Amino acid sequence: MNVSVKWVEAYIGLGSNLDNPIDQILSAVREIAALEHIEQIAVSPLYSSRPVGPQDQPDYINAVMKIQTSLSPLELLMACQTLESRHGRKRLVRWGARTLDLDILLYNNDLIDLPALKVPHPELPNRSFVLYPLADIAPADLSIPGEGSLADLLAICSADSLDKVEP
Ligand code: A4P
Ligand code: MG
Repeated sequence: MNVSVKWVEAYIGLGSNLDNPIDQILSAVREIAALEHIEQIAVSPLYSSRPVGPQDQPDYINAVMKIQTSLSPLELLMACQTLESRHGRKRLVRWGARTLDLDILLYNNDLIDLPALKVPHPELPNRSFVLYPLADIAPADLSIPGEGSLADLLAICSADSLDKVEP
């Protein structure tokens, strides 16, 4: 029997501010693209950004990746957390320094509100280091479930402290 699997589009936010952040992001992109049930569609430029949250930590490198996946949202979260652990990620302080942070920003057009997974990512509307790279690779008319259009969110989000960096 031919079982058809549903492939959906999703966006993953990548962040790092420890142990050579540019390399952490570039290798994470390659590792995500190599996972089974995931196809890379696009990767944004890399950006450097001032830390949001505790200020006694280095600046971040951030990027956003667009994928197609046949993984369920929770399977995708587990795959992301496995990669974070492989990058030596330690969960010590909320919003504290990290070698690799992978956030599921958007999954299909879904609104997900589980204890372990909230999609769209709750901080997405407030974060320039997510909105600007997202806009680099998303359709111009992208809408964020429950939040409105990406263009409207961008219009009220300053790009201060955000700089494109060459890998
Ligand atoms: N979780 C819920 N929803 C999601 C989602 N959509 N994607 C849960 C990924 N995880 C999600 O995350 C805590 C729990 O969130 C996970 O176990 C998962 O079940 P975590 O990665 O262990 O901890 P965290 O990252 O410290 O907390 P949180 O609230 O996810 O922080 P954020 O929002 O990831 O922010 N400043 C700059 N400039 N650039 C950054 O990238 N990142 C952060 C972290 C803070 N400041 C930053 C940056
Ligand atoms: Mg996180």
